Amino acid sequence: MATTTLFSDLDTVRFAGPDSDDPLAYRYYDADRMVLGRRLRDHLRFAVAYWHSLAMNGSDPFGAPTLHRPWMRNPDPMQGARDKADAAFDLFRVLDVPFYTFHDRDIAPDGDDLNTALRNFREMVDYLGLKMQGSSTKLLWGTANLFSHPRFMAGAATNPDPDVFAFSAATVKHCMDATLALGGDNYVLWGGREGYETLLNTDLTREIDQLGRFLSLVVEYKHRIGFGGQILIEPKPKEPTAHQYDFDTATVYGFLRRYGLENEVKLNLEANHALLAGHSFEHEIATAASLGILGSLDLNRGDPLLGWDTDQFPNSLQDTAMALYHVIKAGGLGLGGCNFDAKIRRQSIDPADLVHAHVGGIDHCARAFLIAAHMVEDGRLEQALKDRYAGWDTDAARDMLSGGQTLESIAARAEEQNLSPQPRSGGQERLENLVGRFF
Ligand code: XUL
Ligand code: CO
Repeated sequence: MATTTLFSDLDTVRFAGPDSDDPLAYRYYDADRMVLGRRLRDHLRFAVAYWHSLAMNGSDPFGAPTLHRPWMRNPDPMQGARDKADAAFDLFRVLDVPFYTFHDRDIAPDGDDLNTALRNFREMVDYLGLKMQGSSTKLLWGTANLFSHPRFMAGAATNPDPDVFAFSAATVKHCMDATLALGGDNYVLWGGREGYETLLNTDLTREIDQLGRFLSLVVEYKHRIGFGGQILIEPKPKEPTAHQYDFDTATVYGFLRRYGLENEVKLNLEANHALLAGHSFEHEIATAASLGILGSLDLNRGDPLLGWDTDQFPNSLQDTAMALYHVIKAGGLGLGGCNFDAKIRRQSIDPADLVHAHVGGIDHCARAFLIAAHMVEDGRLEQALKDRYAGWDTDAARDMLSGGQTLESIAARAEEQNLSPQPRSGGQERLENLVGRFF
């Protein structure tokens, strides 16, 4: 018998076309539409984040919960977790979303000790397995919450207490087992409290080595259990700590190289984390793609006027289209996807608000993707880039990069030809105008 949940009254959202006035219809997300040789659903692989959608209650540092989430008030926390899972899968039905993501703590209550926490978790993983049998929504990735409980206040892998390192290792092992058992395509590690507030109490060298070792253990375990998915690190420059070790794409790449993991681990890039690092999302995506470590995306937006992680649903068409343009140029997301790491505002208290938020986010990204695909098919932006570097298409120029020349031989040729290179326009406004025509 179908369980009644907060979302039971809502019908499954369908594609109705751009002219539709129905606020709960997809206007651009026509999941089976073929674009660039694949279905839209396979390009985008949208996911709902369990934490923001099911485990968040609207409280903030200044005020009490505002969102009515009946499962949070159940005196039996395990029954509450099952009710939450019922609501989650009902929400997935309403949105017709292909994937979801979770932390261990989103789906199951914590415990005072490790074994209680693991028992709760395993029981709920079994329950999710049952729910997934009756649903078409799959697991994009699993992860461990190694930051909420006070035991993690000084970090998980980077904690000064080796017992916290061991507790975290055990937790991640079980989260990886669960991800494998539920058929997840990726396993994500966001550095939570892996960072520091002050060097007065922090041995930076030791902590980064601990983090490197932890990640190596994770990668070894992945191979031992035959997990065919991707291991992903999610960079973030600050919040909760002032200095997060996984600052941005370039920092994480240096870290991976140092511990010999650059071919084992990719990145889960988040739009607002990029902004907090002083980058654009497209910069982070293009950098990861160029380093061969683009894995998956957490979609959201920040508020440029605020310096923290507001995790709002994305709505800037140009930002999202340019980000997805670089995803397409990189060959797509493969096993990754587009996870809405986004939450409704504290005043959005109707259950339908959660649906409006996702419908808007999904449709926004689908529309942005169609624009990005059009830019790729059109080819003029790519051609402009090619033209700009066309000077490198000669043997003499290529030779300088391929090792056939030394600094002296390059100098000799430059002097012999008495080079006097003339500046050429970068044409930025012309290119920006061209981009504008696709919107
Ligand atoms: C925190 C954040 C996390 C990760 C998963 O800013 O983005 O929710 O996505 O731990
Ligand atoms: Co995230």
